[in-house]
Order: sequence, then structure tokens, then C-alpha cells
Amino acid sequence: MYTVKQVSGLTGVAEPTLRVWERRYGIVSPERSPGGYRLYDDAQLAVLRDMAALVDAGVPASRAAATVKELASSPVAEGRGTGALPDGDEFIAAALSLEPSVLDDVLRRALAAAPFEEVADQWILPQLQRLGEAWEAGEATVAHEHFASGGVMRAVSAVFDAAAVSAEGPAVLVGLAEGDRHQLALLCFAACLRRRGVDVVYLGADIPTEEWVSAARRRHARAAVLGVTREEGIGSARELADALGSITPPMSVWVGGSQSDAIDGVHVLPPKVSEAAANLHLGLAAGSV
Ligand code: B12
Repeated sequence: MYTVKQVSGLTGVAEPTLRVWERRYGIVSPERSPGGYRLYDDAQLAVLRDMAALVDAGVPASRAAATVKELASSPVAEGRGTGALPDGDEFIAAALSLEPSVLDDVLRRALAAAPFEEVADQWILPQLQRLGEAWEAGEATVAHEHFASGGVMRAVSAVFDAAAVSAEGPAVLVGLAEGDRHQLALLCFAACLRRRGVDVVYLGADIPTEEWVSAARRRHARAAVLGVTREEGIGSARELADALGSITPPMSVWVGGSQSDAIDGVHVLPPKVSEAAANLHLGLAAGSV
């Protein structure tokens, strides 16, 4: 639990403002200590952080409050899973086994252990990085890596497909620029965003700029998200971001991945895909994107 002073330090919001938000908008109702002091839990801290981010972005406080209240009651915010994730070596062992049933089993157990957001950031993506290390060390071959990537692709696609999309939201395009084929983190991001009810149009890997532009026009997309995962991909990602940024009516361009800082004039997403999806969703829900 956090005191009002700690919450103020963590959110950058002055204590009197925190009390006003509570009284006027009812976005949190902190418990009281025996001495009558406010005590906030992690979920309330998260709500206040979101509120602060929206107000900082220029969203009026009343609209920001309505948005964070709506998001706090969305299914993704509820019911954290409790199961244990498979052991760190199991994924590599499954890749090396070249047995589809072994690979599917470890992925199924991982996905059943916790909400997808947690599994993606804490298990799937670190396991893929480990797979890269095993390949570099000569312990895994290209065949092992392709076999395991294919299993992850199918498992995450099923999560994407199972997510329900809310009818009225704007479309968001998600994909990679021409030449880039590292789409697994991007697909995890897309599944997280779709689980929040966003109408995600997943284009996938290696899409030429002119096809991105025509997809954006066809779906009247409000935002586009691209991943940039290799230095060699920076040039085509810049060209794509420029092209998408100059469409009319304007759409906002968001970039994730290890090379995202190299792209100017876009919103850079944090490396954790669940956080990145939450940030974009917040902006869309508040109408600030
Ligand atoms: C699987 C894989 C492939 C698969 C991809 C399959 C698929 N469907 O995506 C295939 C076989 C296609 C492939 C091809 C190649 N690969 Co490869 N690949 C990998 C591997 C093993 C996993 C990639 C992955 O998904 N990583 C998972 C994420 C977690 O890691 P990350 O990219 O660092 O991303 C982090 C963040 O940036 C963020 N993030 C990433 N994208 C996004 C997007 C959004 C929206 C957000 C919010 C966040 C986010 O998430 C992560 C969290 O920290 C990596 C090893 C590794 N260390 O990653 C090599 C790796 C990325 N590949 C590499 C190379 C060299 C290649 C090839 C050039 C090989 C070749 N000679 O053909 C080609 C290039 C293909 C191309 N043109 O893009 C190198 C890259 C080196 C470099 N620094 O540029 C790596 C690091 C392997 C290595 N150790 O050398 N690869």
C-alpha cells in the first residue's frame, strides 16, 4: 500500500490534486489507515498514473477521469492468473526436440499460467531472445529456430483471434516496413491491443510503403504501429513513418522495437508490449490520438 505522499512522488501529481480527483471524479477510493490516512493499492496507483498521463497530454480532467474509470473496469484489468510459467529451459528443449506436440504443450501451459499480457512480456519474448542466444552459440540451428518461431506465431495468433473487438472504435494498423521480418514481438503487441477491444488490422511483416498507405485509406485508420527491430530496417521504417504521417486526414504513427528511437516525428512505445498496448489504448480511449 502507498501513502498519498508516496503516490504523489510516483505520479508527479501534487497531493491536493490527488484528493480533488478522488472527491470530484471518484476515480479511486483509497482505504484508510487506523490513523485515518489514505492508503492506495497498486491498481489505484495505476489508475492515477493513467489519469496523470492523460492530463499531461492535454485531455480535460473530466474526460480523462471518464476514460480511466472505463478502462479500469475492462476485462484485461481484472482477474490476474496465478499459475506458474514453464521452466526457463523448457522452451529451448522443446525447440531442440523438433516435436510439435512438445512445443505446443509448453506454449499451451505458458498461456494458461497467467493473463496473456504477463505471459508475453515475462515468458514468450524473453524465451525468443534466449533462442537467439542458443542459435548464436551453435546450440540451435536455423531449423530449430524456424520450428519454434512457427509454434509461437500460431499460439499468439490464436490469442489474437480469440479477442473480442468493440464495434465503435477506430481501426489501428499494425505491421512492419518492407524488408523487416521480425514480427513476433509485434504480433504479441497486436494481441494485447486487440484484447483491449481495439480494432487492430494486423498487416504482418515486410509490407511495402504504398500498400501501407492504401490500407490506411481503405480502413480510415486513426493510428499505425510499426516495429523496427534491426539497424538495417531503419531506412525503410523512416520512409514509411513519413508517408503515413503525411496522409490526410492525419493519422498518428507509433513505433516499437529496439531501433524505435532512430525514427523521428513519431510516438515511441515502451519495450514491454503490454505497457505499449496500454499506452496506445489510453490515448485512443481519451480521443487524444
Ligand atoms: C525468430 C527470429 C527470426 C525469425 C523471425 C520470425 C518471425 N515470424 O518473426 C526469422 C527467421 C524470419 C529471422 C530472420 C532474420 N534474423 Co532473426 N531472430 C529471431 C530471434 C531468434 C527472435 C526474434 C524475436 O522475436 N525476438 C523477440 C523480441 C523480444 O526481441 P527484440 O527484437 O529485441 O524486441 C524487444 C523490444 O524491442 C520489443 N519490441 C520488438 N518489436 C516491438 C514492436 C512493438 C510494437 C513494441 C511495442 C515492442 C517491440 O520487444 C522486445 C522486448 O524487449 C532473434 C533473437 C533475439 N535476440 O531476439 C533473431 C535476431 C533478431 N535475428 C537476427 C538476424 C541477423 C536475422 C537475419 C538477418 C538472419 C539471416 N541471415 O537471414 C534475418 C533478417 C530477416 C529480416 N529481413 O528481418 C539477429 C539481429 C542482429 C541485429 N542486431 O540486427 C538476431 C538478434 C539473432 C542474433 N543473435 O544474431 N529471425
